[in-house]
Amino acid sequence: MEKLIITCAICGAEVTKEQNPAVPYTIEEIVREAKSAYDAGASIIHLHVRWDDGTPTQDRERFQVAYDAIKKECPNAIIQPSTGGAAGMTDLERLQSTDILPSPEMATLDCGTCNFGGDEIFVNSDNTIINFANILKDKGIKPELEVFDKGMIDIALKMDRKGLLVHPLHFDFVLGVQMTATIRDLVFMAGSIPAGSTWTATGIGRSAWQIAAATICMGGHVRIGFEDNLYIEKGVLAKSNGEMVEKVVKMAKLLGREVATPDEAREILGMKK
Ligand code: KMH
Ligand code: ZN
Repeated sequence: MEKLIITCAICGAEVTKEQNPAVPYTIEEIVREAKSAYDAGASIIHLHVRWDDGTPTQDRERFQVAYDAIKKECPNAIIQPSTGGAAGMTDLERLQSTDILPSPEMATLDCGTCNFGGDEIFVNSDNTIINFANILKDKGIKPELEVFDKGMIDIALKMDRKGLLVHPLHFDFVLGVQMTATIRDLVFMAGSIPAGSTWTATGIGRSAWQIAAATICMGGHVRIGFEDNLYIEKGVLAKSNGEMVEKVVKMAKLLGREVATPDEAREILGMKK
């Protein structure tokens, strides 16, 4: 089986220090968490940034500072800025993360509109997706296709038919936000993408570890981190993102799967360095 790529979503836009004091807000905290994940075996750092008080932002300068500081500590990491930001942000606000220099190797491309609970709706119209896909393509940034349900795979494939995506396609199945996060869901999602595509999966909250285990066995790649889950086991808060990555590395070892280095990840994903 192909080596396992571990992505760490260290921060997110929604989780808070009240939920887990190790959630990073400041640049120093973000670098600390990125380094803990990288040292433990993550090749990809999925990056959101926050102001020091925890408010999520897509501010270009804040991304640049975080990106440069992470690169200093984790020189070979694949840094994947979010273009999703937080629900309610405008497209222009969200796109600032693609303006950092040099252009990041990868960024997210959210492939549909999604209910985030309560009154929160994360809006991605077809025109938004087309615009974002065009910008990523022009800048040579590989999109990670964020899909929160099967319909979003179909929207991504519609974008592909318009010639907006470069192959191989890479999907991230985010299970447990809009669709449920069962093994049946995971098998259905993995079976719904074109042959030759790569995929990562993440389970939100308590589903995280079961989705990670099933993904390792199925030949997919794993995303873990505070953005998606704050607990290392039932009732026990994770001390760091690195602790979570270490657990995935241990699981992979137990299940007979080697972990990819960042350069091996680039090769698996069809990315040039
Ligand atoms: N925070 C969510 C509203 C992404 O990073 O591209 C969007 C999100 C997806 O996290
Ligand atoms: Zn995100």
